[in-house]
Amino acid sequence: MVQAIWARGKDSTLKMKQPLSSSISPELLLKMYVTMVKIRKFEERVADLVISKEIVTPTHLYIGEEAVATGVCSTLKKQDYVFSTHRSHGHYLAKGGDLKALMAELYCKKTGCSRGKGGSMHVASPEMGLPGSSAIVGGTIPIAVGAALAFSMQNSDAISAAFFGDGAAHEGVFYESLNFASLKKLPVIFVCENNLYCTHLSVVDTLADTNIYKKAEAFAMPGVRIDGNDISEVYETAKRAVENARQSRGPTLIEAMTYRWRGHVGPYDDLDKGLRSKEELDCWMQRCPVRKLEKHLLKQGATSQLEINQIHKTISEEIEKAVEFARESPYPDENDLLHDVHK
Ligand SMILES: Cc1ncc(C[n+]2csc(CCOP(=O)(O)OP(=O)(O)O)c2C)c(N)n1
Ligand SMILES: [Mg+2]
Repeated sequence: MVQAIWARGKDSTLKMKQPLSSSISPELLLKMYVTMVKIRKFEERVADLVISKEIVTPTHLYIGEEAVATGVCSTLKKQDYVFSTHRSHGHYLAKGGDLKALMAELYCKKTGCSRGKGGSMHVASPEMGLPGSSAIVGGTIPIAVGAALAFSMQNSDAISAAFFGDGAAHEGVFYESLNFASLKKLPVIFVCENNLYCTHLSVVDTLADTNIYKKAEAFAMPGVRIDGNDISEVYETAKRAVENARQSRGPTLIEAMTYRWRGHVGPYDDLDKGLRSKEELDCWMQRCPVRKLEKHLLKQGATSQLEINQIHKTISEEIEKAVEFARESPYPDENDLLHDVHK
């Protein structure tokens, strides 16, 4: 099975076992490391808070996929738009969203980034270029294309990026969006986070052709498959795609191969459900994107173990402050419940 080939790292199009090789400056790599650790530690803390039932909004954790959001968003400017999905925390933090406001949103508090009315699946940070996210699979892809159309009509040099999962490749709107964006050479990039599963279904059981990046060919645009756990590959590929979009050379489809360590929704790995094997999970955990970058930085002498420890400590403290902030914040006023929502 293709899935088994990916899982064992034998697919020649994926060089997952290779060390990270990069022409990216050590400063930028370290900055991206901090973002990835922030996403990882945030998600781990959220998982604990879901287990203790302090957070009750359904949470789709991004643990294991951090390099995709971080690498792509690191190539974007603040004014560029990012559109996210039900698995949105990583995109929000990588685009520069406020940690406290995100945690408060998960507690459904008034101080949350969507005023406590969106929960985990509807985060937004318009001021940082994340106008919204949606749990409708594939739903934000045409919205990203619409934003790109607006940018191009306004002669703005901003671009938009649509993040979506492999599940969106089952949706007609994905293909319509690729066609229109390519036809009009719109400034948009399509980032498919292929984590091999759509809820409990493997890509092998849902896609007639599991090479999602090849769908681009039908719409006369470039499509590329990359190792989504290799931050330098994600960054360098996204940088080229963003430059093309900004120079009105049209969109690119990036298929980033990655893997979620936890179940589709919730804090557990869900191995007991029998849908994926421990062997497969272990294999992907060995390709941890955070650890891979950390090893590279240490080897290159770009950081020290002392600095790494300090980064982890500082981020943990920041997250605890966000938890306190969320706990102490009020719920939205009862009279306000019908504001900020579609009626
Ligand atoms: C249009 C639509 N169909 C079905 C669902 C139910 N659903 C929610 S998440 C999900 C899986 C999406 O998988 P994928 O796009 O691969 O993203 P991942 O969860 O793997 O990150 C599905 C089918 C939905 N929310 N919207
Ligand atoms: Mg998926």
